[in-house]
Amino acid sequence: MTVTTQAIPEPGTASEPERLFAEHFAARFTGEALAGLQEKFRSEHIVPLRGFCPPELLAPLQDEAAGIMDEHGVDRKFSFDITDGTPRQMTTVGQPVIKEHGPLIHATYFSPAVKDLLSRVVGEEVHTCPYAGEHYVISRLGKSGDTHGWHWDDYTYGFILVLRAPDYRDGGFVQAVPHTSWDKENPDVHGALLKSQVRSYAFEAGDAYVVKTDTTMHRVYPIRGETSRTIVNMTWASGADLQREITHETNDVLFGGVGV
Ligand SMILES: O=C(O)CCC(=O)C(=O)O
Ligand SMILES: [Fe+2]
Repeated sequence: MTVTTQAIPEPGTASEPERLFAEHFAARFTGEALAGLQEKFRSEHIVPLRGFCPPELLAPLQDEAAGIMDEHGVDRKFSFDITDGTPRQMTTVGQPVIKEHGPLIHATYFSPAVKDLLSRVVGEEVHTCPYAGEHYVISRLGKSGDTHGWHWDDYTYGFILVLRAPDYRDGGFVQAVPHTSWDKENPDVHGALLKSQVRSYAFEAGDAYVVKTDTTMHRVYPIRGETSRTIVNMTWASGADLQREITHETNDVLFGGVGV
């Protein structure tokens, strides 16, 4: 009998997700498909990555996020003056808790294959966020009327992995208004709506999207009825972001920042 000492990554080990991402992306997001995503992102500043999640990782990621949410989720309900009074009504978990309890989410954010794909899609190298509180956060819309209202974000790129999504008839789809900007001193959501074009995107579990969050106002349409929607939002910085002083007021209030 031959005993092999060759290490084959076991499911659940650190290298397994990376292999799955790399193989999945090589099969799905190259050539013409990738060129189409790049073109769409260039013109619309938001692009769906349908079927982003390797099928083998979807249930484990859903379970991980749901477990963390059930144990640590905090119900939030308020409106933010800094985004012109738009509502936030959802349950959230911030980065420190995910870092401790979410190895798969952590592995996704720090995956070289994911970083490489996102860099290709947006057309420049993306960087992990210098502010750890925005590496990854989970939010869940779980009650009728829950919504993540119109806003912009602090860093240039957002990557959102959709783990549960309602049928569009129950709301919970994403809307985006590219080529708009956030003046934190004088936010103007209605002005942005009038200035540019709103596009709406319905997603399924396992999909993801990339959005240029600093200049694309976006929201999640309120859900209604008995349904729920869970996502992980991961922030990526542009090269220029690394040279700027960036504040994170809304992350700190909604997700607790880097904790105390
Ligand atoms: O739930 C979404 O799809 C968007 C989340 C988002 O925009 C955010 O967390 O900043
Ligand atoms: Fe956002």
